[in-house]
Amino acid sequence: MNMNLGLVILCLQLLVIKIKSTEIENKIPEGYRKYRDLGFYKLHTTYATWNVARQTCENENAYLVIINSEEELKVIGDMMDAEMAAGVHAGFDDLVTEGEYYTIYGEPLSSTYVKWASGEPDNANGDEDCGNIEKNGDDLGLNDMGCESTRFFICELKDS
Ligand SMILES: [Ca+2]
Ligand SMILES: [Ca+2]
Ligand SMILES: [Ca+2]
Repeated sequence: MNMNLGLVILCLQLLVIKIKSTEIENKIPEGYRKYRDLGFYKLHTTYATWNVARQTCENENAYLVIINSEEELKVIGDMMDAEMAAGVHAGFDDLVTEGEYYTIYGEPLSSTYVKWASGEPDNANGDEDCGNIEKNGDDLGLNDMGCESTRFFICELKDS
């Protein structure tokens, strides 16, 4: 009798643990993966303009990726390699004033980690105002890109 009661209690405890771990899993939107201790990312393998990419990330309670460190840039480069993506949209732009780059949170880009791809930014054809990450072999870095160009994109999950 006592043993049976003990078994019932153990089963209930396991059930509570199961429910709790499911709750934690459910907070991560579908398709996001943890990379090292940097955070959760999702590479969308659909072609979208910069604005559509930005909105898609927001709809997932995330944001278009912002590079904050050399290590993060490296991880993003590896993700791009895995999908053979030469360029992905990123969360910065110079839409307000030509040549003055801000993150989508309104912080000057220079307040975070900045490594441009070689020859960038070049504002090609006078019409490149949206953020991109470019990878061409070992040349990995930020690029300014036309906002209407369609690319894959990476969303980064908010910390909270
Ligand atoms: Ca980041
Ligand atoms: Ca520009
Ligand atoms: Ca460019």
